[in-house]
Amino acid sequence: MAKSPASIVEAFVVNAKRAPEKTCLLFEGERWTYERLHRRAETFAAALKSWGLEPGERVALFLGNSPDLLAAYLGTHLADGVVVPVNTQYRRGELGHIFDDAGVRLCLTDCERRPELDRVRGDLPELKAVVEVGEELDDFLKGAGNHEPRLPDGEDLAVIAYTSGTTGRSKGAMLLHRNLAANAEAVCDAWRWTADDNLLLTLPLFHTHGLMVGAHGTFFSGASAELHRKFDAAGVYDALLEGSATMFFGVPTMYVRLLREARGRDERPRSLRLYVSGSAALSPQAFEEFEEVFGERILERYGMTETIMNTTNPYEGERRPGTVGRPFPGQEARVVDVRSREPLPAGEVGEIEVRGPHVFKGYWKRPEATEEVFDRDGWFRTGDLGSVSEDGYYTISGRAKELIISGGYNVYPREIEELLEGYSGVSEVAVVGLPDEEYGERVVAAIVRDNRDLTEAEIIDFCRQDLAGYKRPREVVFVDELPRNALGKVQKHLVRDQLVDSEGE
Ligand code: MLC
Ligand code: AMP
Repeated sequence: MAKSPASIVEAFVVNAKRAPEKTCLLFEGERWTYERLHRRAETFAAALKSWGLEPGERVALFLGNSPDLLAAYLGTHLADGVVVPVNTQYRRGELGHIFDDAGVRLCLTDCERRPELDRVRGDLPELKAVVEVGEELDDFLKGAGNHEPRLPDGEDLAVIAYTSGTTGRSKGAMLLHRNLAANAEAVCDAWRWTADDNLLLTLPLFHTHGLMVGAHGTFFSGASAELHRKFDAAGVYDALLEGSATMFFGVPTMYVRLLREARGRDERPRSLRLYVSGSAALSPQAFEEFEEVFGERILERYGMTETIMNTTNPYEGERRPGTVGRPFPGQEARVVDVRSREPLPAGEVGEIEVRGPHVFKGYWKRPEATEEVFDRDGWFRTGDLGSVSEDGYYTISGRAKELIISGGYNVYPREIEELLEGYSGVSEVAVVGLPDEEYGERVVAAIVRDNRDLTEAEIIDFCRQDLAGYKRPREVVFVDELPRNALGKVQKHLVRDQLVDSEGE
């Protein structure tokens, strides 16, 4: 058997040499063959080297979905650089923290994002260049000298992916090339992903789901992807009707929107080989409704930034709604008691832990935080609560970490609370997630104010300055006091219950 590739870029290069004329990406009607993307990636690598990027230095990708994003991703790896993917919704505060923490030297961006980056550029002395796709990128590429691209070693750092921590500031998860390659291999194996596949890829390419499942799987298997700038239910429905996709991956909100779209349409898409859902819980109702309307049983899987994909419902066997299936091939999972850390028998709820070649190296520059998430013998504590059935299917039933997931995006309440606590007129604040039909959960802030003139609109507007749109509270509720326990700690579950009750009234 051939040796497994040590990195995603190695798998990509092998596939590009094997089938240069094959379509790798279809983007806004334009075809990108493997050869074309390979050439663009090599030129980007050579330009980075000529510019002065040293091995291990960080390149941020802060731009919308496009072939250039992926060429720069692969090119950074061919130049021994480390990629920092950045959420395109991030505002000044979030950008400043990530660029500073990662010590980003060069950033590829686009005209829509650049003004936001310009707001913090002056505070980032290590950021030596910002290159905008279009003319600026073309000029940058003209500077490419002779550079012999080098395939990275599996042990080298590939990506620093920022994921919010419970303390509010996000931490950089360090993923090695071998983590990414091992996980892509496991995913392709489990989902029977081959060069014959064509993925309809509308997820953002700055997160695990779009980049490390969608793009990596495509490159790894030598398949094709129809890449969209962003998800839009009508556009996706049309592509499913007319295109040649064999697979679609989405967060539950996308499936809820596709179901809504289907209500206004007479025609139904032809059958796809595979629909996958993840990043947040897919409700059994959505699963069942999708099967009724689209005639397909969605395959639900579970992952996270630090570990990429952890568990999956089977491709061939029973896809059990409400569960996230079993560990991917070559990986392990277990449920432990949150205090004793001892494994629990089937059916009992505890913290889910995972172990295997997909588990990240640790948090960038944060040894204590890294130590906290590793249990004995290399088990990674996911912070997710759940149980495992007698026949090995995992169910996620809650979280040990305080986290809201809205439309597949993570929101850490502490980050918003810290921001609002600093706003004049706010005395106390608790941010919670309330159930939401479309987004799964929505962000709501309960505020005790010491200025009666403070309004909901003012608070929301204030958040707009510094927070990505999806983190902004959808509602602000003013309360007289926050429920606290004997130690004075705010009891979030009681805040949530009160808000849910008052909604029902
Ligand atoms: C956008 N908005 C959201 C939102 N997304 N609000 C709450 N929750 C969200 N998820 C807000 C915007 O700020 C804006 O508000 C308004 O909605 C319209 O913006 P938009 O850009 O038009 O939004 P839309 O296209 O409708 O986005 C919805 C969506 C998107 C579902 C397509 O959220 C999305 O792409 N989600 C995928 C997230 C993802 O990839 N997660 C994977 C993480 S990896 P305003 O007020 O500014 O107008 C991971 C590991 C794993 O978790 O297991 O995969
Ligand atoms: P992130 O830190 O953005 O990678 O988010 C990872 C978190 O998303 C996990 O720890 C889970 O809490 C959640 N998650 C991912 N997939 C699922 C799923 N299928 N069901 C429920 N939660 C999920």
